[in-house]
Amino acid sequence: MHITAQFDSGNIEVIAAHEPDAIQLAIRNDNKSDFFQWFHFKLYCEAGVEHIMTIVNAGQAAYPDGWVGYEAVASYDRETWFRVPTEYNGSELVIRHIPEQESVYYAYFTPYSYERHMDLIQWAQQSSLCEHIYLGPTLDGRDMNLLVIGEPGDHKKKIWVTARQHPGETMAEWFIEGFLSRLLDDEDGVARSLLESCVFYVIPNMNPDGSVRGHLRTNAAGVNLNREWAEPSLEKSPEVYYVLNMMQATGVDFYLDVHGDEALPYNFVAGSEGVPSYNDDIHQLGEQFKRLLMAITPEFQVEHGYEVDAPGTANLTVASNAVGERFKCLAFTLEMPFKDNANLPDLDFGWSAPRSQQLGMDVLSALFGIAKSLRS
Ligand code: GEM
Ligand code: ZN
Repeated sequence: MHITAQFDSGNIEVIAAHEPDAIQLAIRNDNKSDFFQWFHFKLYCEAGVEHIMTIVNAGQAAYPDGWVGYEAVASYDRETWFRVPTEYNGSELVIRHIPEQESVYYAYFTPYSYERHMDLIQWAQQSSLCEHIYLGPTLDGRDMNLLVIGEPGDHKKKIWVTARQHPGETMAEWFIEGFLSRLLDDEDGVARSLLESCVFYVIPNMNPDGSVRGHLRTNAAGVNLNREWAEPSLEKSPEVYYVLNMMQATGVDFYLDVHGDEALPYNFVAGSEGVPSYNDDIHQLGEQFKRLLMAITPEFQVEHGYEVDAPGTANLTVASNAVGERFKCLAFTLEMPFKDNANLPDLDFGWSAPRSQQLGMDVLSALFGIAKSLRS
């Protein structure tokens, strides 16, 4: 038996792996950080034998409530990822699985590899609708990639979408893959109509270094990028620094920051109700967007989500708040679940990459419904 995590986004420490029914593991912290929760490893095993894998430090993870009602994902071919029996006893996460093949991958959610990210960027660049812009290097020297979709113009509405500030929230980049597949489809009426009045600025991965390093929440320096939007710096948070500078150059009329949530088994958005400039026009537009998205898909709901900030109390280091305030625009954080959509559960796969992709496509339809009301 052998266990490894020596690959893109790999994260596990092996404590003991002598007997299949007594495997002891621990998740590694993000670099220079106390955060951890993302795991991704490969087991070489005896098919047909039950393997019991205990993550002994699960109780100290960033969001322990995320383990309640959670099941790990597994894959033989790294394409199809299914859920496996998993229990949380208050301190340890225990994965029980009888592999059908001689090796199997396990992860917190379906991984989105850096190779796939680079393929997505070059695929998008093939479209005559898309301009690919290099914003600058990350702390580990990877590329920050911006995709501009549509012809910029003073009369155009500027729609900004960022994803995966928190690298372990891989559903965010699966969402972007679906969003782009529709936006760049020159036979899709919604996409074609949107591109007549809007230009899209899309960052598929805000945190390439944390993604490859197998982090949950931070960049190479252990910095939570979603607390850097008030004063980003090249030394700590170049990822945010580049993007905010580009936003300043283009302007922003609508902003969506795409994340995953460890604990709540729902898809939801969090607005910028607590920023000083929040007003009734922004509120009404936001309510219309949510109503439209609920009418388009049962995967979205408004009953469950984060507490709404009281007026003037928003944390202005958070992206959706900082951008909503600076550009006086409608701004949302969109959250997808690591577990499942409790309103429409799938016992075999839970929330998944395909459902994240579909939600990305559906959000484009909701955007179409409010595009004419966005200021230009
Ligand atoms: C959040 S996203 C922050 C937005 N919160 C509210 N209430 N507007 C974070 O960054 O902590 C969750 C996440 O990381 O996905
Ligand atoms: Zn997040």
